[in-house]
Amino acid sequence: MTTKLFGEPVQRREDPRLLTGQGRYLDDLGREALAAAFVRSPHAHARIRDIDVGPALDVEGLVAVYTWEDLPERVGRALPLLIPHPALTHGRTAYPLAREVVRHVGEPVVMVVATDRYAAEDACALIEVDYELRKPVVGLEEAVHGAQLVHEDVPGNVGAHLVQEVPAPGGHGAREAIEAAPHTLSFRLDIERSASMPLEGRGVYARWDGRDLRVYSSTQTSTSVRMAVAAALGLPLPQVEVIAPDVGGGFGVKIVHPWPEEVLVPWAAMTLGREVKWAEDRREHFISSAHERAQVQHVRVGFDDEGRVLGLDVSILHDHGAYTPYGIIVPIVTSTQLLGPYRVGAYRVEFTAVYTNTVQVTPYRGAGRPQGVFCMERTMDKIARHLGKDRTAVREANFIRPEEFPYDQGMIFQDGRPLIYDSGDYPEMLRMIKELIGWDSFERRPGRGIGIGCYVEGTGVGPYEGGHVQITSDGRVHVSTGLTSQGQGHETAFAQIAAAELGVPIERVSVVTGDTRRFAYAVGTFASRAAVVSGNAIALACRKVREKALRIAADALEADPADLDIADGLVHVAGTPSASIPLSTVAVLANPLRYAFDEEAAKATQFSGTASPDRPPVAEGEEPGLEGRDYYSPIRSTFAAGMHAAVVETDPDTAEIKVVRYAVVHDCGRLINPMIVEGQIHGGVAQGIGGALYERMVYDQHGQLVNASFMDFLMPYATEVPHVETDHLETPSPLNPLGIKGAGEAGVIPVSAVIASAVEDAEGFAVDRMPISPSELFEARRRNRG
Ligand code: MCN
Repeated sequence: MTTKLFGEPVQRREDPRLLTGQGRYLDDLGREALAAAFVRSPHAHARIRDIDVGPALDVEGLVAVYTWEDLPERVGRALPLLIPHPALTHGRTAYPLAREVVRHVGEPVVMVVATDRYAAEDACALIEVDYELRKPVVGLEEAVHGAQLVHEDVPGNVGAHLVQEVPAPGGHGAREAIEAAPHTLSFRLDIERSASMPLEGRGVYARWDGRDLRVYSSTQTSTSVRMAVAAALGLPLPQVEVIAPDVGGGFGVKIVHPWPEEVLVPWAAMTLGREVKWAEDRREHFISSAHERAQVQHVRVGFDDEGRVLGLDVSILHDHGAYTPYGIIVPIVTSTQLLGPYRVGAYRVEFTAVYTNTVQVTPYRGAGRPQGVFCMERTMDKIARHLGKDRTAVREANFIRPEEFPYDQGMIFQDGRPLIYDSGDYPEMLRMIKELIGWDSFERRPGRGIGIGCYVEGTGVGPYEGGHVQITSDGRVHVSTGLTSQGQGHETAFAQIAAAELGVPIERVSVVTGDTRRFAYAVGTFASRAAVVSGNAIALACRKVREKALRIAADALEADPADLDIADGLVHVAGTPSASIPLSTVAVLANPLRYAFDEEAAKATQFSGTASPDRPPVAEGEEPGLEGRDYYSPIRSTFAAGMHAAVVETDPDTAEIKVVRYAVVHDCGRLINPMIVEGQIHGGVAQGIGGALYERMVYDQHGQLVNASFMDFLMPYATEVPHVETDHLETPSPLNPLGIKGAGEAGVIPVSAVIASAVEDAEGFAVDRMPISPSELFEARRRNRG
């Protein structure tokens, strides 16, 4: 790379447009479209005896009403189970509209289409559904008791059960190792249910012109939505386009494909021959999308006098809600990545994923890792407390050392492949975080504590992503990739990669994401994969284009391509800047169909190289134009890591918990843009503070989500989030050409563990349940201090 743009804190170029209200989100489109609205179940568990749509039919503006029975067979099928797994013996997904039974409050039962949303909602309110109530299963204890079933054909409510065991080198299992250990501890940890709350909810808008279907969706996975919609509607793929416009946050919830509405709205558009749109409201987001986190973990650990873990046995109970559209990826991530940066003697982990009559669980930023890190970091703190050692010393004693990479934790991931850490330097990160937060000089006093948490995260999963790069005759570079953006700053970071690879000023580079007209094959933005997978694909596509540009320029300059370099958009002979040709001219020369549309084309006529009468205008095997496409398929994940530390103060009277300092040392390999990465980390930490102190889904015994609005579901304001002090370590990944690891979930993953560690330090008693509110801390004080 010739231009120093990779690694620079370039300002996010998407922000002026988005911050001045020029973004085009789903609900900004299709202003004239018909509006869809849904009757959703008010009950957590019931059989539908009858649906009477009659009273709604007189509503002015009503266009159509559909129940499950009105749907053609393909459309009415149960939604796909996206990621099957052999351990998921009883995977279950919902129907787009409820068929006979509803299994959580909010499940869609009837779709109404009207001239506007008011009329659609009015009609919904008049539709009468006769429900035969069933006792709902709410909470993990009730689910495992198994007296009531969420799905009649799923005994004990158990969807999946999986055990993985990595014995010690001598062959001892974890349980044996624990029994033989000098010290043992057993404890239970709880993390409550939460959810991603993007500012913009889900939404879909569809247009059918009698031949082609165009769907706009607020999605993280436009190509997968396209495949799902085409399959459900029986359309050939080329007749369906799916476009993700500006997307106001996703945080995981928009990876599910298709959501019921993503099938129903396009189907209604085709059936009615009219444009139809649905935009989720906040209450629908609470009760009809997806949640995550809810887990109970039973831990038993054996360790030596230094705090080294000799055996670890973790049993996880995972609340999967009513359905498993995304398989069991969340508990799989928890159990396989739980060990983080530590080597343990022997490890046994088992999880049981159970159904409850609550909103289904799919990945939410961090996707099972916050729970695993909470488990491992609580374990480290408890060992330290038991031995009277410094908490960082116990971590240090257990770290995998830099010279041990690649390091195989012995765990098998969702795809059946081993998880192998590629690179890292955990001792150095610990040194850095201790220095940043001032660990050794911290003045502890009652009501003021310091906490720490470490994690490792597999990022950049495959199977692939593509990049397309075109240089036009005005010297501009047009980059596109199939994955979508929800605010991660891809327009800037990908432009940096292209500008650096091609030696052009970044102002000349534009980036388009999430449009299936440009990319038929793409995967999506989730699992901190965009930078690694699309970033490398774009770099590879640029390298193809660069090579072609050098070849054409060499011809024109009568030089050897090996002697050429590109800087500031000029291809020049190394060491002789005067012998140069602009990339814009090279782009003109690359297309033998030349008209003097502009000055650049006219200028190109002075170079005769490619126009020689002895050669064909386009060389054999070569395409006209200066463009290229390439794909990058990672062989396996690359492992980012981070260490966070925080100082909290707890009020002696009100038990309010205030995070007064928060520090992060992060390693995502080579940084494309440190400012973007810091922004990602800051946002993640804010989200993590929400999870640690405020955010929880509260269900009553009837399965009603009682805090389904922003009046009652607490989120942190800027006033609750301190400035996040950030430092970076760069251990490049040896697995991909750019040496990148992912960063998008980094901020959120260890926050609950860090705050628990700090509150525990301030209060002197164990904090084993998250989130922790002032009233819970107050109660805990009463219990622990008598
Ligand atoms: N980056 C970088 N250098 C690196 C790694 C990443 O400069 N070594 C930059 C990337 O170029 C990108 C950003 O950091 O601009 C995040 O990159 P990456 O880690 O690849 O994550 P993704 O782009 O795949 O984003 C997904 C991730 C996830 S999984 C969730 S959930 C999440 C998150 O990103 N949802 C978000 N961050 C979000 N940020 C916003 N604003 N909105 C969401 O919905």
